[in-house]
Amino acid sequence: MAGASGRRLLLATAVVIVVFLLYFFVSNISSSHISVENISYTSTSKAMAVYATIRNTGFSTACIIGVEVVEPGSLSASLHETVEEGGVVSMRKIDRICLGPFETVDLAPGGLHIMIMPVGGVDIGDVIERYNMIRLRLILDGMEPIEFNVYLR
Ligand SMILES: [Cu+2]
Repeated sequence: MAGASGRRLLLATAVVIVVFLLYFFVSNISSSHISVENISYTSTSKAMAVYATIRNTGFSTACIIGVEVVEPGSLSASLHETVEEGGVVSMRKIDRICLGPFETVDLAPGGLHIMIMPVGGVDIGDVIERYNMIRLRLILDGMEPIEFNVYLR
């Protein structure tokens, strides 16, 4: 009798563990395990560069495949990298930023950044005066997008 109930308890425990592990892995795959911290920016009247520390807090690779301005609508955003060729520093658009499990990527001056450009000729300085923040959305490959705010000063 004791042996049978012991086996049943062991089986129940095993089932609970398997269900927990399945839940853990499925939720880790589908939910967004990207965090954005240390957000800052620099700007001119024509453009703004947003910097941040982006962390992959999950067990699988996460790729940022785009960025959008949620508001205000007078701005647009894209992923940029800074490149130096023959002593000339320039910027170009990139398609994606991928982070391996638990990897951190710094968007920083001289490197990767989010480029904010005005739509329809608005002055970025005017936007900074008028709004408290810019809300951005990161488009992630196979995961829910995540949104964060760039607070303006
Ligand atoms: Cu740029």
